[in-house]
Formats: sequence, C-alpha cells, structure tokens
Amino acid sequence: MVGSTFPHGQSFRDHLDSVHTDRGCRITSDMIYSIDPRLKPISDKIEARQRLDMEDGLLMYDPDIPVNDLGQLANLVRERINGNDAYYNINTHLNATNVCVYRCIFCAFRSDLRSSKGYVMSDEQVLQRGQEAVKNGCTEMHIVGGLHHQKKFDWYLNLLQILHDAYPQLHLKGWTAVEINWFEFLTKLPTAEILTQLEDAGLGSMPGGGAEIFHPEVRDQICEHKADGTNWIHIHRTAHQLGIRTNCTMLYGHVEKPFHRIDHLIRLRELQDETGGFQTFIPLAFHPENTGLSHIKKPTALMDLRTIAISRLMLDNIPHIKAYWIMLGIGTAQTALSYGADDLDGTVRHELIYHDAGATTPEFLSVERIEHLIREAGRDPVERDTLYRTVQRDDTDRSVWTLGEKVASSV
Ligand code: V47
Repeated sequence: MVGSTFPHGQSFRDHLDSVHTDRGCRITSDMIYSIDPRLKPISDKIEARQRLDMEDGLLMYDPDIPVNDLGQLANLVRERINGNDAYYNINTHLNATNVCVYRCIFCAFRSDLRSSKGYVMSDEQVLQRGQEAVKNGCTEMHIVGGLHHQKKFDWYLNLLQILHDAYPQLHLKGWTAVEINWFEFLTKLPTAEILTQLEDAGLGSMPGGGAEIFHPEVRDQICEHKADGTNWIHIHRTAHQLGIRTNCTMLYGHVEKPFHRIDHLIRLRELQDETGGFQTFIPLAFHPENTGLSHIKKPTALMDLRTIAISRLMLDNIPHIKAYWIMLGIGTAQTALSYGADDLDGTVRHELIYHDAGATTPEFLSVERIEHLIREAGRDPVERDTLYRTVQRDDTDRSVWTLGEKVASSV
C-alpha cells in the first residue's frame, strides 16, 4: 500500500504485476492482495470502474469484512484519482460567535446567550485574526459559528466584507448550509440571493458542515430543528449552480446505523452527478465528551479507517477525501493516507468545535510536521489552496505566495 515510487510512474500494484520470478512465473497483485472472497464482486466492480450500490456499502460495513481489505481497494482508487500526492493547506479557523438558537445534541461548542461561555467577537477581534492569518501565510480562513438570534444577516455579511477588504488574498470558506438556511429565515430571501450577497461580500467557497446524517430517522433525533437533508442538498445545489465550490461531510459514530451512512453517501453522490460542485468529502468522527450523547463511545481508529475507505469507494465522483487530523488524531489521519484519503486539511489554528468536545489533538501543526507525516506515509506532500490549486511559496519569505495550476485529480 505504498505510493507510486516505482519506475515509469508505475503504482505499487502495476509494479507487482510487472515483476517475474526467477522461474519465469509472473507474480500478480492478486497473489499478494488476497482479499476476503465476499469482496470479490466489489473488487470486480472497482477494477471495471463500476459504481457501488447500497448492498455493496452495507457489506463493507459488516464487521467481519477486514478493514485492511477495504483499505487495499480504496488505496487503488485513491492512487487512480490522485496518484501519490497528499494535499494540505495553511489555514485558520474563525468562530465569531458560539451563541446558537439550535441545540444539536452532538454539539459541545454552542452556548446560550446568557451563559458565561457565550461570546461574540468584535470587528476588531475579527480583523486581528485576519492579520494573524496573513502573517502566518494562511491561504484560507474557515468561518463558521452559532446562529445568534440577536444578529441580523448584515452582521454576517459585514464580517466577510471587512475581512475581504483588508485581506483580499485570504480565501474565505464560510458558513455551512445550516447558516444559509438561517439567513433565509431571517431575510425571507431565496437561497440564490443570499449566496450572491455573501459572494459579493467576499465569500470564496462553502465548508461541508451541517450535513450530519441526512436520513430523518437520525436527523430527527440529533438536530430536529435545523435545516433538513433536503434543504442542505438544495443549498449546495444552488451554490454549485452559481459557481461556488463546496465541501461535504458526514458525522458518524453516534445513533446512526450503516444504512443511514450509505444512504447519506449516495445522496451526496447523486448531487455530485448533477453538479460536479463538491471538491472534497470529510467523514467526521463523533466526539462525545461534553455533549448530550456523552454516554456513547467514540468511534475506534479501525472504524475511522473503515469509513474513510468506504467513502472513497462509494464516492466515485468526488475528487478528494479528507482525513481531518484534528478529529481523527494524527496517527489515524496519517494511516488514512493509505486507506483512501488524499488530504489532511491544514495547519489549523483556533479550532473550537472539536476541542470543546474533548479532542486532545494539538491546536496547530507546522508545515514541516505535516510534510513529514505525509512523507513518512510514503506520499508526496503538495500545498494547495482551498480550490485545490498548487501554492508556490517565496523562498525568502514563506508568508508570501502565489497560485499555480489546479492539482491533477481524475474522477
Ligand atoms: O457540522 C459538531 C461536526 C461539523 C461535533 O469543509 C462534531 O473543509 C464530532 O464541517 N463531534 C463542523 N463532530 C466541522 C466541519 C468541517 C471540518 C473540517 C473541514 C471542513 C471543510 C468542514 O463538525 C459540524 C458537525 O458535523 N461536529 N460537533 C462533535 N461533538
């Protein structure tokens, strides 16, 4: 499961297929990668570049199916799409308020207005974050937060506008579909109008949060009040139609069953068939501490790797699968680069959603550390911007950068 470090740009598998023994007997990859026979129909489909269905997805979640077998298949697809490259970016987070009208049972970040935990950042504090980001060479600011019932849509627009005016080079990846849905409620404006106003104020793209699990059997238990699956899909469809690229996520490891996960992945795949606007999928492992579901055990590393591999195999039309190290932990994220993932997210600073939920990962990784983790996994590190263009750094001042070509991914 090593990347393509073999002659003539061959993958490890191609290399094996080309090797002959002393006795003239050809070693094929099938001999090395003997996978569980129940996976044969799936493996045949992968070889033939055919799409997997619900039944395939459910089989892959059967605990008796070895995770490593899924990893081998997912790794083939990962190398087919992204070669040996593994992406990361230099980014920071901004959660301008944690005050939120919703009470999603899985969320440890939200606060009531009058709680001592509640906060709202001033324009000065927001701009200071922008300044810090630029000084640190960030190409992206990831902006999400609570739905503050005393703040109007203009407050959210203004936040983007002041950042964009002061730091035009910084890509603002902001507001989930849940927030857009809230802005629709506040303004009574249609989705397209909201998104156009946000884009005019400086929005560059949208993160994938708020998707959780679309199926109402689960959504009604964990976040019954906020935008439902149909709304989430509608908002991302509208963004894609306007040319705004977005990401997508799935929150797993709480009350959902394998059926709900595969159903979620298929709904994302269907939208991607229609629009092609998703850039990356991020499976998000549930962190139970400090939430209304604190009795649930956190998913194991093997469940994380299984979910990464299944995502890569089911989502044949989404170019990137992100192993978000903040949530997975550094070791699992690094391993995930051989189980279907091709992206580690970024250096990250000021992340609160996972750290409020008890994540013990560091709050920041240096570029040197990320690149080392990637190289140690046998991959080639590539710094990208939010829209997956390569980033070239000035040798004398690393905070200065220019954009290169879009990375080569083939879905
Ligand atoms: O929507 C909230 C999840 C999401 C918890 O687009 C929790 O590049 C686990 O969407 N345990 C926000 N998960 C994070 C997110 C994201 C992260 C990184 C990159 C991108 C991207 C998007 O976090 C929420 C929710 O699904 N979440 N609470 C928790 N206790």
